[in-house]
Amino acid sequence: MRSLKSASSGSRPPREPVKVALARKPLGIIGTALTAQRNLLELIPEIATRQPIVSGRTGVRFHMVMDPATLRHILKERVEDYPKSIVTKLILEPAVGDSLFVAEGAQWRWQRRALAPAFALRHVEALGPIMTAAAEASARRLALARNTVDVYEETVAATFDVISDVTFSGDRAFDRDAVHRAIDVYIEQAAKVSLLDVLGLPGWIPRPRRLFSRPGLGRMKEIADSAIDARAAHPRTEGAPDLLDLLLDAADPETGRAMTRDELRDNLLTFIVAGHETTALTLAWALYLCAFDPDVQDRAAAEARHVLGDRAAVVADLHRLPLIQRIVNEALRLYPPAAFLSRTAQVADRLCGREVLPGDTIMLPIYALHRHHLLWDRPDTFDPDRFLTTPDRYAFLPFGGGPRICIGASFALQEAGIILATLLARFRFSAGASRDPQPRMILTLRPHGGVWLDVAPR
Ligand code: MNH
Repeated sequence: MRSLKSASSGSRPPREPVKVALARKPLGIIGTALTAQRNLLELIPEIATRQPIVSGRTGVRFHMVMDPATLRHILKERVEDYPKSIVTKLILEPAVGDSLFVAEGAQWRWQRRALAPAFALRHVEALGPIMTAAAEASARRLALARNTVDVYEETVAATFDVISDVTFSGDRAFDRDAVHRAIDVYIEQAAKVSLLDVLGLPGWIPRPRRLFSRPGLGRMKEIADSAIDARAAHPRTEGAPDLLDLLLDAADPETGRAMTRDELRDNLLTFIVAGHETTALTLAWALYLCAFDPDVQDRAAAEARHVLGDRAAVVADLHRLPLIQRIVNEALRLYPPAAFLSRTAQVADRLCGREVLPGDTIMLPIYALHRHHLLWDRPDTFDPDRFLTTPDRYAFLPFGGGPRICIGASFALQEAGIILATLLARFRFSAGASRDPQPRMILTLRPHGGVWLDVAPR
């Protein structure tokens, strides 16, 4: 029997979807600084896709770890010894310093306990109709579109609809556009500033403006505060609880402690920021990949049309859409939105035989892990069927791992599946004459230049 792979690729070498040109020689301090501001991924040396660990020094000692067993050690077994890096804190503290995402130790633990029920499967499933409605709205917009569309802009609109509906249930107090703009400006500026510090580059390298848009940040906090106040004053009495209801109800099951106003607001903003762009990126890259490989797209469209007919996807459809789910996973593998995580070592340790000292920066280049030649077969090719077998748990980390794994993972996967199935059932996406989007990472791995695709009804 011929394997699926040889049947589909024949004798010609398979074309690869767009990828980052990884560094082939040391960049030096200035080179590192310039590269970091353009594209964090270009700092990853090419050998990081072939070796378990790469160490060096850019001012601080760093180790890039791509070995699954060692990643398990850092993220799970010794999580207390490897808190989130100083950089992460520099970037996020001014915006959401009192949130689950930033907290460590006891402050993190009780928040995680308090918020876990809000992301329990039954609550996430109850939010399904909001995701279906957003998928419908997205399909309506695309049906009106003429010519070429930036599908990244479209998927951001769709996932922002979802996150604002599940956090505010349509409350008037919430100015979507203002929040959206503030987040964009903040990410752009904060991330650029702090990357230089992440890398421990010397202070004489000029930093871009250190004022990260305080007015924008203040406005964002005000909007969130007033939404919380409005809901606390007028609790909703109908329908399934949304994320804001669940947040207001959150309490530590062990101590009964509830959240302060600052903690509530910072977590609400975290959900909005962490929860929509990442999923929009997953969808945009998935659509790019489908346009890249029309055979896969046709199979996925057939699957979706068979299950859905004329309607939009709902939660209960997802288990009958396995190829759609594999495409989402393959998009998360090739273009992980959180393509680069980092930690700061607290104690002396040994990682893959290397000596680690307290204060060393531990980089977790998920992008390189997901394209590692020792872990994946033809790592740079698009092949959703590779997920017919489950990869090593710590070789595939789009949501991180261990106790600090993304709390919104099932929310995101459910949302991505519903929207992708709905769109692929109704439209054919093709690259036409458009140029490939360029994968560029600042805080998240974005398609620089947009994902321009021709969209035609099926
Ligand atoms: Mn999310 C943590 C990726 C969707 C809220 N998220 C993480 C981490 C990764 C991640 C990676 C771990 C970071 C680290 O260890 O340094 N998140 C994603 C991706 C998607 C995503 C790729 C979509 C695809 N995340 C969401 C959604 C929400 C959310 C949706 C909420 C609505 N994420 C979080 C929060 C954390 C987190 C909160 C912090 C959890 C913790 O530290 O306990």
